[in-house]
Amino acid sequence: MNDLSAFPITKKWPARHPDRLQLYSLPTPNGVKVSIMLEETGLPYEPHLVSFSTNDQMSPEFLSLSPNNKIPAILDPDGPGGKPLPLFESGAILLYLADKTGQLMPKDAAGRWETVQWLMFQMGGIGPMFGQLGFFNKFAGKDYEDKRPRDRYVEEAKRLLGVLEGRLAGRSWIMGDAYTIADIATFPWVRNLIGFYEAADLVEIRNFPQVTRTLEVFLARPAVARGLGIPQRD
Ligand SMILES: N[C@@H](CCC(=O)N[C@@H](CS)C(=O)NCC(=O)O)C(=O)O
Repeated sequence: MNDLSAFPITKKWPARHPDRLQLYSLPTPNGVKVSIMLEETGLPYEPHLVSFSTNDQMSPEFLSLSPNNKIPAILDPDGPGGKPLPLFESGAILLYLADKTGQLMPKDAAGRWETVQWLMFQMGGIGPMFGQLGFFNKFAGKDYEDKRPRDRYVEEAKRLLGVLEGRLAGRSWIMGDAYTIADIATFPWVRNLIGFYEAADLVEIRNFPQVTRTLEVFLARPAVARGLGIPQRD
C-alpha cells in the first residue's frame, strides 16, 4: 500500500515517510489551504517544497502529478481501496481530506452542499479575482499606465467582499457555528489581498468589518499559524 515508486514525482521529491500523505506545495494562498487543513485534521503528512524560483512546477516530475503546473498537489499512499491517490486542485484536495477524515464538513447533506457552494464561490470568484488584483497592484501589471484593468478587479474584489460580508453577518464562520473547509479556502485569500497584495486601502477593507473580524479569529488558530509556514521556504 505504501509503495510510491511508480509515481515519477517521488524521484524528484523522495518520500522519507512513504506511509504518510505527501504534500507538494509552497506557502501561497492556494498552497496554505492544504497545509492548514492537514494541520487542523492532524493527519500525518510529509511536505515538499515546490520552488517557483527554480521553476519546479514545470518539471516533468511535478507535471506527472499536476499537469496544470500549479501547486498544491498531494499523493495519498492510503487512498480509496488502500491504493495511492494523486490529486491536484486545492478545492478537490480539501473535499477529499474532509471526506477522508470526517472533519471540517457538516454531517448533514444540506449543510454539506451549502459548504461546497461556498467553497466553489472561493474557487471560482475570490481566488481568481483577488489574484488578478494582485497582478495589477503588486506585480508586473502595476507598471501599466492604464489603470482600468486594475480598477476592474478592485471593483470585483469589493463586490465579492460584500457578498462575504453579508454571509458573515450574524454568523461566526461562513457556515455559522461550524468552522469548515469553506473558511480554510477563503481566509488565506483575504489575508493575502490586504497583506501581501497591499490592496487594503484600494478595496476599502474598513467597509467589511465582518470579514476582518472573522479573518482575525481564523489567524489566531494555532493550526492556521502553523499551516501558513508550510512547506518552509528555502
Ligand atoms: N485552481 C488552482 C489554482 C492553483 C494556483 O494558482 N497555484 C499557483 C500558486 S497560488 C501556482 O502554482 N502557480 C504556478 C504557475 O502558474 O506556474 C487551485 O486552487 O489549486
